[in-house]
Amino acid sequence: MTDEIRTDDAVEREVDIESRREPDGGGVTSQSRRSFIKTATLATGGAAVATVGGGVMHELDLVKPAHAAEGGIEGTPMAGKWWPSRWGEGDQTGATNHMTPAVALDAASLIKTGKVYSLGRVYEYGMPLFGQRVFALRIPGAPTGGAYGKNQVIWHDEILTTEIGQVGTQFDGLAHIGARVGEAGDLSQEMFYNGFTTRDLHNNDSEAGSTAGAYGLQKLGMEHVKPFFCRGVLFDVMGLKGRMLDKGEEITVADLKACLDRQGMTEDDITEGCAALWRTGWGENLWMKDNARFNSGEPGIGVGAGEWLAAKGISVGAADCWAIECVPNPDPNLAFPVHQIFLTKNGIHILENVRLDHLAADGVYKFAFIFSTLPIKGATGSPGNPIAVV
Ligand code: UVW
Repeated sequence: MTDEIRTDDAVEREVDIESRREPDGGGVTSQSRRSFIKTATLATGGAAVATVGGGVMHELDLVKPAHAAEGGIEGTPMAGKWWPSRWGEGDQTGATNHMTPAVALDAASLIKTGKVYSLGRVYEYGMPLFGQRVFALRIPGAPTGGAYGKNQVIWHDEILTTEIGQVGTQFDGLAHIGARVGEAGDLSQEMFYNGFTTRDLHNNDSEAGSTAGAYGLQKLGMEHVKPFFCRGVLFDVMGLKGRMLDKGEEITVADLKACLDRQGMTEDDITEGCAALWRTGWGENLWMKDNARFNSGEPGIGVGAGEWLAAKGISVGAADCWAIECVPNPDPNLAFPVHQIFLTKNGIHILENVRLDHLAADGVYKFAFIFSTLPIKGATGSPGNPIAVV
């Protein structure tokens, strides 16, 4: 299937969104070869059909954005200029600047029993993947090496081909998501956190195209993220509603407040630098059980709740679904707006595809959240296994 493209202006690019047929063993589940929001027209005029799971989701009406004089995109959550960041011009660390000794001690004060919960999912063949991402693990040799010495030592290695920071349980760094505030092709008008541009990230010396960034982004890479040792707060929205939420269902500020109420908590429990996590039921019901449905969209927070949590100063927003926000967005003109509110505007990280059912089952809503991402220089994200300790 190919995106239907209607253009009023000349700039266009047809995007082939047909589910790609991978050779068997490629690590991409056959159910999950999702085509996703492919914005088929660039910049000017026209409209594009956006799809999820190969089906038409909604039509993104890509009227030429009105660029605010001060730099943002009017009429969207990205209106106005969002740089320099609260941590100063040039900062690349974002909300992990909150990781201070005081925040760590507050988290430690929540540890009473020593029970540890793994929040990460197993990385394996057949897990749902976004778009045409791949996960392929191979063991070279059986065994890979040996035997050597009188003791006959042998060993195994592995080769992993994957978008290492963007599959499975995945942590989004600040280079992952930006916003184009100017004309297509002008890399100095594609803005990320703290005003860094695609041009900065790729260290272009000429207008011609990307250079150094192809071997690792030159700014906002994962090496700038500090380890998390902070308070974690769970919003059990599935528990509140008594059911798994639906695809596209928006979690609102009222829902988050109702969760706090139900859990015997108040807004004061959301402290600066804390990790906020919300449970929709999407992961525990669909992950590796119905990948096609899992990938077809998802429930999650909307723009209102995203802005509310950002104003509270959280360091990371996490959920049991693949993008943490509701997809499709109730405003059919917006694509992944919470990603932009968190990462691009506020330097707040995102953690996707986490397990939360065991916390909810034990009524654990406040805990020490501990996670050290992989400091891969120039990478957009990190895999890993965050933990909750009570
Ligand atoms: C995109 O990469 C667009 O989304 P995610 O961060 O959910 O993988």
